[in-house]
Amino acid sequence: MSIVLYDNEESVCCQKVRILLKEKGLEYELRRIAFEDRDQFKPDFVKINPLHRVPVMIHDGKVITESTVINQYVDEVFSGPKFVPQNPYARAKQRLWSRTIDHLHFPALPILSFSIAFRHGMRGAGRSASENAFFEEKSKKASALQFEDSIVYDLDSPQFAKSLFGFNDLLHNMEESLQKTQWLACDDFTLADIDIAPYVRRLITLKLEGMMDDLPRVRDWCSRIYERESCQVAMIKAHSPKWLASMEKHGVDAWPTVKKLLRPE
Ligand SMILES: N[C@@H](CCC(=O)N[C@@H](CS)C(=O)NCC(=O)O)C(=O)O
Repeated sequence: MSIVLYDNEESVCCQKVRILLKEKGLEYELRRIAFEDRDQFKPDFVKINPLHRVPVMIHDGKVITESTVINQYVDEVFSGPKFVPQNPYARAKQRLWSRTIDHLHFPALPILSFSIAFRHGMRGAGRSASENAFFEEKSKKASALQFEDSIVYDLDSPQFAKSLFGFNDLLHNMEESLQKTQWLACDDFTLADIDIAPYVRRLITLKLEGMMDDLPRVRDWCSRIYERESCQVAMIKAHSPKWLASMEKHGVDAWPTVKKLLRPE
């Protein structure tokens, strides 16, 4: 049995797959796709995933893409603890969380990350050759306007407030669910928690923890989930120090503006 994971350490989609693989106790070969070198556009990788995105898992020669699909596959195919609930209602709730994250919050996360942190160094003289190339490649894609908006207008970008409010709603929905059950979908730890963990973690690395000030159950969920060995090894200790420092520095600077947007006086 062989598992290969094409991965990038800061990708939230890859992080959720790595967390599950660790929870399942599975060994795998990690192949890093360096966005800074545009590895995702290189012909060998595009042959594997024409959408030039990570994660991609290869299990005994079979190619599986899309992080949520990969996680369902891993849970189904491999023995060990199960993270898709047996109970149909809990399973429906688990799928709804995973789906909501994919549909609503995945597109919003780069807007927050670029507007607050990643845009620095992507403008004018501060832009390196590889960042230039990355942005040009992005510009060819449908998401170009979204990124351009974040880079040019930063926190004043019309998309920024919309993305921020989406995450604020997510945290409040989590608080409500956690009043009823220990974990998001039910009293067991499931794929819902795993699939969401990297997104809430990104809010923390962007120094937006203040969004959770009046959400005690979400803060408790964070401390329970992030102390798990899977999250420590596959996510928290795997950050690129350069990106982490950038998110933290610019996040601190952004917080007063973010706070005003969330809680206007
Ligand atoms: N829906 C996909 C999204 C995959 C995706 O967009 N991955 C990003 C990193 S989080 C990526 O590879 N970006 C490279 C690019 O767009 O060129 C999933 O959940 O796997």
